[in-house]
Amino acid sequence: MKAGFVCLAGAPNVGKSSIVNAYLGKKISIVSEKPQTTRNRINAILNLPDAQVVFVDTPGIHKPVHKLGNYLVKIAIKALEGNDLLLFVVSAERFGEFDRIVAERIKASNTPFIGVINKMDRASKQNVEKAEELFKSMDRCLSIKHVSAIRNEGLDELLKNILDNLPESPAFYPPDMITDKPLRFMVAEIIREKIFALTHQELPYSTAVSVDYVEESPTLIKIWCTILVERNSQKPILLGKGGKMIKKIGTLARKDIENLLDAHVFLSLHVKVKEKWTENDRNLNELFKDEL
Ligand SMILES: Nc1nc2c(ncn2[C@@H]2O[C@H](COP(=O)(O)OP(=O)(O)OP(=O)(O)O)[C@@H](O)[C@H]2O)c(=O)[nH]1
Ligand SMILES: [Mg+2]
Repeated sequence: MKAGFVCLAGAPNVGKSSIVNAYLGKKISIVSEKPQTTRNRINAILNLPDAQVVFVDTPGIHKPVHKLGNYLVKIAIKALEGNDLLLFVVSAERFGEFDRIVAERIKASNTPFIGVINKMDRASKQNVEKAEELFKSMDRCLSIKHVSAIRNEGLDELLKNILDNLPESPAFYPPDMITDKPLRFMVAEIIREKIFALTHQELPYSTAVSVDYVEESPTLIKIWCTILVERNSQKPILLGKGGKMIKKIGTLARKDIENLLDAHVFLSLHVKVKEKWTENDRNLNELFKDEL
């Protein structure tokens, strides 16, 4: 039996979470068109007949300009420790400064890595060449793989390569477990994904979601959540005209949560203003206490 921790590192928006979801065959980690979607270290556990691959999804590494961004980069860098293997993920569509910042972090981790060039369906030859050049210039680059998470291309070959480089080991988690995150986290993330999909500019970056209370009966699961925003002016935008926006977020999230739980769900969303929570160390330390 082979088993090990495989951490995906990369700039924001390169498709790390999409790759993890493609392997698991379901949405463990939320995805959006916007950068800085993932905020936590999320273990997604792929159980195979003779192997257990623990994919460690991380926030994108970038040059933070806000305090929340600082925390995200800290979480991502901490997650680079203690893995058997790294996947250095870049996008064939865009390559640049942030990828070079990631490279420095990967070098410092002293862990072997596979260079993964994602979004090959939208590749520019120049970007692919630049990425290959960077990977080849680094020590401990085991191989370079070209994939498209969206089209599910190249992922089988990449997985074979991952398994080749994992140690013999017993499994780390029970074979029916797919993530280390509790249900409440998954529910809050689904809601956050809808906010990322439906709202614009700074609003998604100003929100956090918490699950306050869950009540289960044989026929219905009732879930009460709070969405934090950081300014009074953001509340009416999130609610929308006549409550239209929050209703849409709630409806889409409830459908996904029902799929996840395989049960009927009642979902209540409450919007609360917490002044400048993204700039407040106490709030951020509390939010990320399990990750830092
Ligand atoms: N065209 C194309 N788009 C992709 C591919 N993989 C992911 N995407 C898209 O790229 C965007 C970002 O994907 P994510 O998986 O959220 O990226 P991430 O690296 O996890 O981003 P952060 O969590 O913000 O660091 C989404 O809109 C995805 O649908 C791919 O292979 N091809
Ligand atoms: Mg992500």
